[in-house]
Amino acid sequence: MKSLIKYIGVIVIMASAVAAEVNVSGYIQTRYTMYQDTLMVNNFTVPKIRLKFSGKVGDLFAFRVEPEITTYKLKFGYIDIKPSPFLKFRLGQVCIPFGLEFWTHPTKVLTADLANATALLWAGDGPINVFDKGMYIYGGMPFANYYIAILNGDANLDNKAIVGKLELKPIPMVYITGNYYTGKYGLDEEDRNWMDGALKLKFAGAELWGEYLDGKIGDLKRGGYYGLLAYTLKTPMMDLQPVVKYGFADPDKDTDDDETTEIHIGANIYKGNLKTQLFYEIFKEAGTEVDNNKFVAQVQLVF
Ligand SMILES: [Ca+2]
Repeated sequence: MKSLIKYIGVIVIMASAVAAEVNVSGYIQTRYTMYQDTLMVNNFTVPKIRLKFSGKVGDLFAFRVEPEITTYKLKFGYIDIKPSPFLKFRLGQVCIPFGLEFWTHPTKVLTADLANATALLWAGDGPINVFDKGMYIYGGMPFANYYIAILNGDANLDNKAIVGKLELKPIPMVYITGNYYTGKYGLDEEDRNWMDGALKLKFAGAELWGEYLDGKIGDLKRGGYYGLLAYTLKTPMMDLQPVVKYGFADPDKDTDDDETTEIHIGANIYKGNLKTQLFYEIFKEAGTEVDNNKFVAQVQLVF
């Protein structure tokens, strides 16, 4: 509660300082999960309530403050300094510039849940900090962007995490990104290195996403991939977007039978600022099968 008051205080100060320039927006994500496993309890949850305060201060400076209200944690809190489109600086708390599905804002993700391959970045033993403090240099042209970030990584170590991201948009319907993360964590300064390559194609209402991730946490090698296909049907009432996503994740390449495959099948329904996601998620374990399939109904309102 204290931290919420602190964040609101910061926001109010920023807002009053540049009142005419602050944009307030946000979104609420609420969902109902039905588990196939009868021992699990089907539940309503509210995964995200975000408020976003952003704006410009003259032509050179911009800012964004975005607290997550459900956890009272700050997600984004940064200052942008933009001397030129080719050379910009971002200072503060940022999302690490990495990957495709991970880098996509939650309101633009096409399935109710991210792929297990993407979740390898932070799930389980949490190899990296998703939101981190530091700075990045970035910029670009209409067909390419670059990001070079220096972040705390493990804030208890002198060593800083270094992240590089390159985005290519040779033609409007093609997006390609290559990513690299390196940092050290823990008392024994264990290396955490990740690479990622992804592709997104858009053509006449159809979208194809593909992403491959590969990482090392000390001697532990892990990786995975997913592919997604979506098609948007425009109707007078709403936009209906059927989606299918197939994924594979291996949390330890030197261990057998710990891999999972998954299929997310369902649809997004768009009506104004409301996005409704209805998905059935099927998980298959290479070893002992777990009864973990589920149905997710998720509603997001952007305001
Ligand atoms: Ca394995």
